[in-house]
Amino acid sequence: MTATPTVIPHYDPATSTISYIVADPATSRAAIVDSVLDYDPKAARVSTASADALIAEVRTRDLAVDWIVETHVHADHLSAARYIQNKLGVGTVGIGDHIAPVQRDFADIFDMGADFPTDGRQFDHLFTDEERFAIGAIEARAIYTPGHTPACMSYLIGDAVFVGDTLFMPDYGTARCDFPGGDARAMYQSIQRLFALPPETRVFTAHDYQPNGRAPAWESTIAEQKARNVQINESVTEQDFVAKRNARDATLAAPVLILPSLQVNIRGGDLPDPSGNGRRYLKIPLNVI
Ligand SMILES: N[C@@H](CCC(=O)N[C@@H](CS)C(=O)NCC(=O)O)C(=O)O
Ligand SMILES: [Fe+2]
Repeated sequence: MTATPTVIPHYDPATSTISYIVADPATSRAAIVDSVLDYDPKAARVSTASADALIAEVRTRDLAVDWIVETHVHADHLSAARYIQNKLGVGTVGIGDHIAPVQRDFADIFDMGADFPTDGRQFDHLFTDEERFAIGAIEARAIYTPGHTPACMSYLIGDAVFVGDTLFMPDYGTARCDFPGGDARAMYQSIQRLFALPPETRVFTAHDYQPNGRAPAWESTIAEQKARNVQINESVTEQDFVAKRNARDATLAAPVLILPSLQVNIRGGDLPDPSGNGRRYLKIPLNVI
């Protein structure tokens, strides 16, 4: 029988992100998926209310965090993975092993110099496709799901799959595929892999954009996605999906936090080093995004 982890969602209304604590009820071992470091773009100020809420929840439930994972290099919010690791003093920060091309693309855009390694070493662990790991006694597996970005990973933990942006709620669809290295055809194929999971598998998405103003929601099942995802249910062909995805992507504006997010997230959630005057700076490349 497949194990059922406890899934504790935290919804961030500022970026429509859902972070998760995923725990094995038998051993109290846990993972944190897609944490958020708050960022106010008007003041260029980072703050930690969202991350501190996750940490408080971990402490209240007396969980031992083994993993702090990212489904991808997010382009719409800063990751709190490193902050949470520093606060808890534990947890391996992990992301998919196709991170190198993403780091190369953005290290170039942000002119991060020859001393910024683009081999993923800023993270503690790089997951390979089909890699097995565990949350306590619950078996887990990484599933490479490129499309939204070339380095997206989904994490199947017991009967729950954390798909990042590969699938949103069925009434919204999927993520955009127009970021560097994004590919609607790859997205279609990645989703076919997710559709091959048992139909009762619980699907947890990383964002909810609340279509038609409905309340925020983040949990569905593979069966529900296959039956009624508005962009990619099981009767949608690859050709049709790719055409509609690309047409929609052509209409989308850049995420509000794309510039601060990328330059922090390719560093594994570390802020840039302080400058000579002790202050930290983010860069704003002109006419690139
Ligand atoms: N308005 C949001 C949009 C963020 C965005 O582009 N989200 C990506 C995921 S990182 C996406 O796939 N959006 C799909 C869509 O808006 O249709 C923001 O500025 O943060
Ligand atoms: Fe994303």
